[in-house]
Amino acid sequence: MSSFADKEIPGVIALFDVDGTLTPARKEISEKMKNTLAALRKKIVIGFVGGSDLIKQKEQIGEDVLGMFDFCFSENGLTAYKLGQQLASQSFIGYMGEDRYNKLANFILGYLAKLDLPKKRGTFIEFRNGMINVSPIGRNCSHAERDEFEAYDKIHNVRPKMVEALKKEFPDYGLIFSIGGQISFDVMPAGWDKTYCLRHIKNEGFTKIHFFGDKTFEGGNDFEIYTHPDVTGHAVQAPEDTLRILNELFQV
Ligand code: M1P
Repeated sequence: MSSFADKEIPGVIALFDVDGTLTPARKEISEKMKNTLAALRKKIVIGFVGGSDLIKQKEQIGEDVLGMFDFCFSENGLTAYKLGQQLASQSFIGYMGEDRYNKLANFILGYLAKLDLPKKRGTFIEFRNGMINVSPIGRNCSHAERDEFEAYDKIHNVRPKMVEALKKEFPDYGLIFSIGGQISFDVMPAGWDKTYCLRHIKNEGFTKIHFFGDKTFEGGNDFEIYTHPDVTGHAVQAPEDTLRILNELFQV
């Protein structure tokens, strides 16, 4: 018997991006969104697919996040859970190897050392299971400082320029670079974008896969899954849009 035989509408799954879709960027989920997801979960299978790591999703959605969704896909599904049980996956360092990763990290740190910014804080490379996350200002900036950096970056294109430099320096590394948030970009092997999570559900027999995301434009980190031929994509601007579309589709 399927693990999801208790759902009111069989064969349907809804996958959600986190920042800007279930929650405001890097902020906490609302009670209304939590209640809506709980009601939706009775009807269909639900999962999130976030670029961030599980620690951040726990901060934003709740410590009990693994119990709130049927599927939890952190780091695009490179860290994956089904009904709270971890699924097998791959790792960034396993793909890269220590030598190549050393060269990449040294280049990034050298580039940032020469970069003049109004403010620099700490944690410029966050090493995760399925990717690295690179932040020119540093990940442990405050909320106000992250807003300031985002505005500065819109004018000075700090991140796009750095991504171009990395592509030029490492053309043969098979990496992709994705600017998904406010202060950083993600670096991962080609194909390890959000479509990676579909590998974990391909044998579950879903006949309809919905995806909700706010960065669905080309270059955004929801683009590949939003445009995937097996997926029905929904572009949203904010969590309020997600709630509205869920109400239209599923009366929750
Ligand atoms: O989920 C989108 C992005 O969220 C964070 O981005 P930032 O800190 O730049 O706002 C990061 O966790 C990033 O990895 C992720 O893609």
